[in-house]
Amino acid sequence: MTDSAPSLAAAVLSGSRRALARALTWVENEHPDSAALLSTLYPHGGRAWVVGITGAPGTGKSSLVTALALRLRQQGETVAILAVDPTSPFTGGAILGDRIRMRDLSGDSGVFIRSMATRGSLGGLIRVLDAAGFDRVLVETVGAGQSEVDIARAAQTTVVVEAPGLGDDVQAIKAGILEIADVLAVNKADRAGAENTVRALRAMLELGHPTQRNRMVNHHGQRMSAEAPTQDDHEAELWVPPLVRTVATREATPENDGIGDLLDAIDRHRAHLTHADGDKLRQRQRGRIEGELLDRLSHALMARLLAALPAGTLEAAIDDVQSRQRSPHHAVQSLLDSAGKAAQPNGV
Ligand SMILES: Nc1nc2c(ncn2[C@@H]2O[C@H](COP(=O)(O)OP(=O)(O)O)[C@@H](O)[C@H]2O)c(=O)[nH]1
Ligand SMILES: [Mg+2]
Repeated sequence: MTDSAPSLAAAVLSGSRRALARALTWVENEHPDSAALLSTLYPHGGRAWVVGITGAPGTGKSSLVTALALRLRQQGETVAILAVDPTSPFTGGAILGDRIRMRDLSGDSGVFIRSMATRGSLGGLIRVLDAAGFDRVLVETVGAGQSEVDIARAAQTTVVVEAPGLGDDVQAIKAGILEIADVLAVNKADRAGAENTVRALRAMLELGHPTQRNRMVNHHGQRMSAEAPTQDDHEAELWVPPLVRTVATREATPENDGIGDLLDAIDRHRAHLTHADGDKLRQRQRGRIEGELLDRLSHALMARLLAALPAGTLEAAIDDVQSRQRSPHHAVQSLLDSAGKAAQPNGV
């Protein structure tokens, strides 16, 4: 079946899951019309709360995403899951392995699951799911350098997952994660060693989160714990990532598995960002949009400039720099001049 971007977009907006799957494939494969599709869908987005779940392999991200999705469904929210993990147990719409909790999700029309092997088109895929009208989009990414930064950019709330038993606890926790974490989950809290992980994280929070120290001084002159943010947390200027213990598998009962606490922490963060006075969400979004537009602009300008350069000009410039007839600075100036002249042969 062939589709045009407008008809595919219309089908996605009308709630067709097949159209949604196809639209995601278009974006993932960089179909020639995917930019048109994304542009048509864009005005319909902006309502989903996008939660990124990141952390080292084996910490229990997929299990946590499943547990969160089940809890959200009980609350009546629709959920899209996007797993960027080559070893993900979510494949296509099906779930691999004998993970009972994940099977609970299949067959529920209020849940849509998609996995992909690479993070290339993450932003576009999230925008499609957002436009399709899900209340929540849960995005699982393996915490490894760039993908952490990508997810922190694409998500409104980023949950960093740690777990005991993955080597030396302090070593396994990278300082950088604290910069992207809006919420910290210590998963596998049923395991021995979980308290060591909690302690190590808390120590890092106190060292690496100067905002917390400011806040400890400023907040009603009381010492505040990162673990127990108060009701008036969203009144405060700064957000201190709460630390939540979770059990994502059925090692605990729904009363003590911490999944409700994790959702609470996510929702408190959401309230913090959307709180009318602070207008933090708008600020955050503006910063991200600015970054995206500047990125796209620099790519587009570079492509236009290279296309405008007469054949051989770049190679000649390289030769000149190599033979020291021109400095790199002068070579760039003359490349810009040649591109400008080529683009406007009759110009000034
Ligand atoms: N005991 C225990 N095992 C868990 C928990 N969460 C996940 N696991 C197990 O840890 C392994 C890795 O989980 P998975 O969700 O695939 O981790 P991911 O690689 O981070 O997505 C699986 O065998 C899970 O059953 C937990 O809270 N407690
Ligand atoms: Mg996983």
